[in-house]
Amino acid sequence: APRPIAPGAVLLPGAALGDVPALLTAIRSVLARAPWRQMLTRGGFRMSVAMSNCGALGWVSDRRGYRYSPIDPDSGQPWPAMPAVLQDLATDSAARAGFAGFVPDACLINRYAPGARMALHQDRDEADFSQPIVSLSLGLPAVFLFGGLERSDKPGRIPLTHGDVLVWGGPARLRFHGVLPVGDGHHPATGACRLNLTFRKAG
Ligand code: MD5
Ligand code: FE
Repeated sequence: APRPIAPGAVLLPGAALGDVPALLTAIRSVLARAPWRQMLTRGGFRMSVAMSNCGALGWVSDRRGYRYSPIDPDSGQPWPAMPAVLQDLATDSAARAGFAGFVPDACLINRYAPGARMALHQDRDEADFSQPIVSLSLGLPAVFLFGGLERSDKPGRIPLTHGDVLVWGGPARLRFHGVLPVGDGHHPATGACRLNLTFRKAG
């Protein structure tokens, strides 16, 4: 059952569990054409999270900053199309959380090996903040940091496990958030990593 965790933020525990084999097949097909890469931050640091994208737009970072691009800078080609099983999961999850008609044009795929983390940040590179972000977690568990609208707001901690879907919209859309370093472990679906897919209407 949908579980509100804050105004605009809805956790759908295990919502993706029935689709895991098809989701993993779709993710592998994307990675065959847009392999994992660890991007540089604007400050020149290599991110601990490895990333890829599918859909019309992909999130990229380099010394020039953060932005969405229709072209994979590593291949010079468009990002792979978003597989239907991924888009449908995002659209259906958003609708269950109260955001009917969500059609993502970007899916960022994050891979957290043990020790990888994501520092507290806001997602502000998208054109329309009235559109939600749908987040799918697969594999190893992680502790999600859920802050406020100011960087200094003390974040709460939300455990996220395999198959969970979170929808961030409305007043939650611009909250600061991050992920604590992922612990060692092995998961039957993903091996020694956590995968997180974020679906956005970026353009
Ligand atoms: C992750 N990814 O677990 C998270 C899940 C990212 C990122 O943060 O930018 O790739 S998405 C969590 C999210 C998105 C938008 C708003 C909020 C959280 N929020 O209000 O807390 O790899
Ligand atoms: Fe984020």
